[in-house]
Amino acid sequence: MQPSELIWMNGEFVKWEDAQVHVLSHALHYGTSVFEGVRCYDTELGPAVFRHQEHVDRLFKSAGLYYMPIPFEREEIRQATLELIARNGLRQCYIRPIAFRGYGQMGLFPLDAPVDVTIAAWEWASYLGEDGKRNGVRAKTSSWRRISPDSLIPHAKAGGQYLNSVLAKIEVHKSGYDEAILLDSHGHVCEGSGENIFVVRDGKISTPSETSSILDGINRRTAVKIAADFGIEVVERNISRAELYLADEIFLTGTAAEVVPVREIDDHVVATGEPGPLTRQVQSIFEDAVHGRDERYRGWLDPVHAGERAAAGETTSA
Ligand code: PPE
Repeated sequence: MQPSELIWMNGEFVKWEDAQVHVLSHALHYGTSVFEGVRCYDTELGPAVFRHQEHVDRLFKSAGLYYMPIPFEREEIRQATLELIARNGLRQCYIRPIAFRGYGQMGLFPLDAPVDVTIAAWEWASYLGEDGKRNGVRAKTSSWRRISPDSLIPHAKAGGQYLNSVLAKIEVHKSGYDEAILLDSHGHVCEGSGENIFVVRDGKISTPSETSSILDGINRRTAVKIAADFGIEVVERNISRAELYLADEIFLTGTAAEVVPVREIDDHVVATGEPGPLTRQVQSIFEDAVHGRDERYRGWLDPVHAGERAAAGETTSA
């Protein structure tokens, strides 16, 4: 990874290499952490964080679901993130806020352990590669099922839950594929190891609904809105594994991955093997939106230098 200079840790900026935790931190043993993946893009408004408030809100939602009080206000986390990007001199980066049960208490009862919060930001290229974004990735259905709401809370973005994604990712990687698709406990298509999934057939776009065990992805919502704006209502429904093999197009969405076409699934080529027109359309509008080139979506950008620009007499809204 590409280190930057500073990390925000419990209210202070510390050097990247000094952002350390104790080996007896609760989260290290029991996965008691909640986190976010957020991206900042180089836009016409300067560096700007994409759908920042939604990510902050989801962080607090995840924390609440695991009875973890975050000892900061949402606005403090948002401002700390903007300042972190500015102080690191980053124009575009991936941002990882995490709240975790820290050092001081062992055993499964976590409520007496302190809650630490850190935010890191560094340059991170598209998760599944530039080539993946352009030409599509090869995906495989994992034999591991996505965690079910019988045991955990799929809608929370919690550290321990990611062992599920890690198993799926390792399994398909060892078989030579780029990404894993997980089915839910009922056998319906659920999502990728770190992305939501969309399936196109006969001009219709479908995606698993929130009642399946998906993480309610912010980029999933973005793709749904973009498609609606060009006249296609995304249908939320159960999708069977076999439908993946009949699809005209499949694509994935996620903060780290962005919008990525799937060109092969379980050794079946998706249509011609070329990313399809609806995938391309969502992808290109998404790229315009995150880079501030589409006026309609300017409201999704939280400019890092808004305060400074306002002071200089510039306006930030379109
Ligand atoms: N499902 C899962 C399981 C998931 O981890 C992510 C994000 C999504 C769906 C898409 O959510 P959203 O980013 O809000 O559109 N995965 C994050 C972590 C990836 C990682 O490898 O770390 C991310 O993309 O930041």
